Amino acid sequence: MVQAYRMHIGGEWVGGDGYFNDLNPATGQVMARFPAGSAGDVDRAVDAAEGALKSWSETPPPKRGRILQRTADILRKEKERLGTLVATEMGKVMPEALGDVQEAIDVFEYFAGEGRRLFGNTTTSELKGKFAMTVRRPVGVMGLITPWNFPIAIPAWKLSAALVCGNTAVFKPSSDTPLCAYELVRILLRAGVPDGVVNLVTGSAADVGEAIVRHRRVGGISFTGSKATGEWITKNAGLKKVGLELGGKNPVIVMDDADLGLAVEGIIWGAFGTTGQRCTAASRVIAHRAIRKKLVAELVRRAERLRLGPGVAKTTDVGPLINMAAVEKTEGYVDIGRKEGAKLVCGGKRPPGRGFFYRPTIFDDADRGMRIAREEIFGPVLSVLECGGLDDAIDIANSVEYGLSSSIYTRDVNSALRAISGIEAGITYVNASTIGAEVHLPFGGVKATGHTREAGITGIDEFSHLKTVYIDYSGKLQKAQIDAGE
Ligand code: UN1
Repeated sequence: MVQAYRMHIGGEWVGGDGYFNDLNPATGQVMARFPAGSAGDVDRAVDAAEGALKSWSETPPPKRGRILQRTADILRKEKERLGTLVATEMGKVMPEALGDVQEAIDVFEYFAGEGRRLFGNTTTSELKGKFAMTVRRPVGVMGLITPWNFPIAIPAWKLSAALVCGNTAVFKPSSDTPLCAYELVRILLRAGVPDGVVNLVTGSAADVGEAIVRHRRVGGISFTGSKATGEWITKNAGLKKVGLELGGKNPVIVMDDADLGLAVEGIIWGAFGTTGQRCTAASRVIAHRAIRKKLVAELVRRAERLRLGPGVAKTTDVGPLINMAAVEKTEGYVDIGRKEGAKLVCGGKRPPGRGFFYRPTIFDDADRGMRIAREEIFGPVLSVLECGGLDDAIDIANSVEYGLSSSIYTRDVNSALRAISGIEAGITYVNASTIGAEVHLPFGGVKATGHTREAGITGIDEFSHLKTVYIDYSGKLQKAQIDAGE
């Protein structure tokens, strides 16, 4: 019997009118059933979150921080169990699944400390006897809509920052990984998050996601996912505060003076780690003409050796894709790449057997005009493009609509600095791959990736607003600009 789980609304565990299946992507088998929530469930969750807002936002931030610290402590104790769940439900390999949980531990610890900061500024006034400062206030009820590729870490980025700032939340996880979300919410409750502060509503984007985005009493939305959904949210969220993180087409530039061994390792890790299912995945290599052939030969040699299998198996290098639709999307792009005239040099097929697997795939001779070199595939497909020099490489890097992560391999400090200033992206790595952002630095992009910066000190900007405060202790009416003007 497959267990049916519940949503968490206003401190109660509640079922749904219907249920959907949660699949193990390595086998295609049903591992759990979750309520297909409705607009009515969202309404009840918003009521609960609104009801809990006053008391939670008035709870001293260091006390909120202590609850986040306890959350981190429980996550740490349960890291192995949760890692196994991530590897099973989402499919990434065990070391990465443990990394997913570790990223959650890190961010809860980081924002626990923020409970004793949440700094505003004090500044001068143009008038005598007047004091000026800013303080942080919560946004209110936040709608958190999260993807499946970091099923613990990304919800943790959002929940930790939202909660320390004093917001309450309606949390809709991806329907591909509701069990990870359920476990995370249970841990938050055990750590002492009061009833109504975090409400878990599972279900489809059409029913639950849309109701959250349109809800009049939701103050802000924080979304990580596709560009199409991000655009839809922008059009339909009204005047809410909206945070978006929408994917990438992240380039790795490899110059002729690079340490090629290091570049190969980084590209393989960046392109095929998490089966290419990261917003930060390395999906384009822009290789200097002098080293391209050698680099591609080595990439192919390494990619062909990668062993596919379930995330939980020790021998697996590359886990499954998340679902059948992802396999079909990847297949579709491989067909497009072939038709566009890129040269398939590795992979390009599904292995036999069950589960949602696809072989690591490399296209050589790709061109910046091709769809495989411009569109986010979110699968194990890497396109190699040739450049004649650094300016050309930066030009190619910037020729896509996205701008999340980027990387350059070079031994020349001038080239590195020119890339840092020239590449249009939220993140640039030097002599390291495009993945592996740390939680205490801002994470986000430019252009079609969205402009939000999550995690790090800027993470709280998404979940708070600054109130400006003037205190006039002069005892008389003072007029800014007028009494102070010269
Ligand atoms: C994502 O793919 O949406 O930098 C997040 C990284 C991870 C986070 C990725 N720390 O690859």
